[in-house]
Amino acid sequence: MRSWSAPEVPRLSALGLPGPGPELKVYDSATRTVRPTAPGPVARMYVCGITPYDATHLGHANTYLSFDLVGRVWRDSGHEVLYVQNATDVDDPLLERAEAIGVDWRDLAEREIELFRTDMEALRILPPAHYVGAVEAIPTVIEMISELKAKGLTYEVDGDLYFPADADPDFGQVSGLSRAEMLPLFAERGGDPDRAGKKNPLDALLWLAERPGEPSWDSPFGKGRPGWHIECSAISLRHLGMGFDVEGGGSDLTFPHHEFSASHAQAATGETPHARAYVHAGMVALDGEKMSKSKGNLVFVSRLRAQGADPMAIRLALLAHHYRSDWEWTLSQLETAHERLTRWRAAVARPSGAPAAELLAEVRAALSEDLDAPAALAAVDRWAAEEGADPDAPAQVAAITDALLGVAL
Ligand code: 5CA
Ligand code: ZN
Repeated sequence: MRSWSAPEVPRLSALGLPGPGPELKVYDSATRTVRPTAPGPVARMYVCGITPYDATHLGHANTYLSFDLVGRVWRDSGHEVLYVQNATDVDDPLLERAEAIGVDWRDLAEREIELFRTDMEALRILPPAHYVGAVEAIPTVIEMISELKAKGLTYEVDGDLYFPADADPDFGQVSGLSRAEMLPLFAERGGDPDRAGKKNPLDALLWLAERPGEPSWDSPFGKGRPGWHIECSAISLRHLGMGFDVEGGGSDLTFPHHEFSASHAQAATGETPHARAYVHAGMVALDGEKMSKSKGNLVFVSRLRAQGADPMAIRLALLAHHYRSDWEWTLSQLETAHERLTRWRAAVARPSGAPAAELLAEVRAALSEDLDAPAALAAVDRWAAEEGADPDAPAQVAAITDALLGVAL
């Protein structure tokens, strides 16, 4: 699929600023520690994309912004970034919504993906090099299921194919959850623990045989469509291989989605790990509950923009929270962000300012240590409140906020 257009990322060295920045450390859900990402020359990242209906709400935006920071810090520390994202353009919730509103599911997906692209561009989120739809990835998914089947790691329930969780000795390591903790989450997040005929309630669906009135594709296991976890497993393997640096998404994807994506890949290849770090952004809530399409308590980026919100203020409002914390959206946060943006814009429009090198070091230190964006914002606030005689500083600071925080002033 077409990705979206890339914003310019200023080269700080071209403005006489020192570099490269420090290596990124992030909190890895699997080890429960903040660890160096330590990528090679090319840093590889997979982030789970939207299921294209009710896009783009502020929860989505917050998640993609978090991983945008990962890419920016990696670039600043001298890496090339290979970034892959999917779009779940065929799945139960999308089909259900299309049916409910009387729209063809393909048209709904296309429309919502286009809106998502527009929002990502407005928010200056760096695009993936490969933006891959589930539908276009079906041949890749079929290939991977065939490998699992050839290894005897699938079984059938009424024509549907399942993956036994215990096929991967490392199953459970991504989330670190006990079986008792897994079961309710599995049921809540698209799983079918109670289905008769399953060997283990936790086993995950790989291929769903054709259902009347639903789209389906030919495969060696009969007409049908892919399960959810194998989609991200196959796309990430195809474009990044095993052992890529970061797999990302919101914290609601830790289990079962990232757990099974990893187990499918580990079982199919016999290699471990799927990703070297599993990184999860916190959940954004509205009116006391997680923003979610099923509850409908959503604030859309496009609506805020249409109401006159500067996309850079939306970006600043999200960056004011640490990416791992769960928080609740209120309109006053957008007002505060607009005020901050106005202050920063006035500060970089001055003929001179305090030297930028110290600020750069502070922003780099904050972001490289588990993406502490609030600390980075506070550093820019301090610089903006200070007077100074360096005529190069305002342009340098504008480049710093743009390159590292994605905030164009
Ligand atoms: N298509 C799948 C991933 S393969 C999916 O989860 N799609 S989604 O549209 O439901 O969510 C897209 C991304 O936004 C996921 O990473 C999800 O964790 C994140 N997300 C969803 N709701 C919120 C929220 N309220 N706050 C923060 N992130 C959220
Ligand atoms: Zn995914």
